[in-house]
Amino acid sequence: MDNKRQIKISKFLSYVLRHRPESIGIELDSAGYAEVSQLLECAKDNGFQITLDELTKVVKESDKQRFALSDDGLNIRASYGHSIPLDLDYSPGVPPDLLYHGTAEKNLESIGKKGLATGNRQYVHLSTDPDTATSVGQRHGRPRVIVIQSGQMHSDGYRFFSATNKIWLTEYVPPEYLVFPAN
Ligand code: HQG
Repeated sequence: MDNKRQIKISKFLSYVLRHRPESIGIELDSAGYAEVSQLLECAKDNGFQITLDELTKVVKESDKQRFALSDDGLNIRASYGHSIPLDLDYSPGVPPDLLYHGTAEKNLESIGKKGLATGNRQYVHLSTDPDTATSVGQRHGRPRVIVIQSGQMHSDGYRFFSATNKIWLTEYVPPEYLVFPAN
């Protein structure tokens, strides 16, 4: 499978498992899992044939660990990024002292006033390192990285969830915990 095909499958899975399972006629369980066999069958019925080998490879090689298979390999879900309301059974965890959020320069003023909000997704997504945050921000415009005082937030009672080894989720970050880049 070439890189282009791998990206195409990853984007398809992200769309279906994060946002629109009904677009191919599947349902997710309450923790966000779809049955792999049903997913592949419905994808095929909707004009996008993917083999089990391809799916397995995309899950394994996803640079950001975008997907997770259940232990028995029968079910798959997106690890983060959902816009549909689900009970993802993430366990609250203790975040590193600092986390990073990449955004576009044009958003900084509003974030400074209102804090970091979820937008269309269920959670605010935070990165463990500034480089990852920069690439997240790049998707939106000229990238800028905001530092989040996550250790302090956690001591103050805010909940954090580890979605992958590089991505933490939280419900909202008030402006007082944000450190903005110098110009
Ligand atoms: C911004 C991708 C103005 C926020 C990424 C961001 C990530 C505000 C945008 C994951 C704001 C939402 C999620 C406020 C937040 N005023 N703008 N008060 N609060 N924003 O795409 O974090 O590659 O929903 O800064 O890598 O960019 O698809 O979230 O710019 O891990 O696997 O509102 O999705 O992963 O944008 O990205 P998004 P995100 P994948």
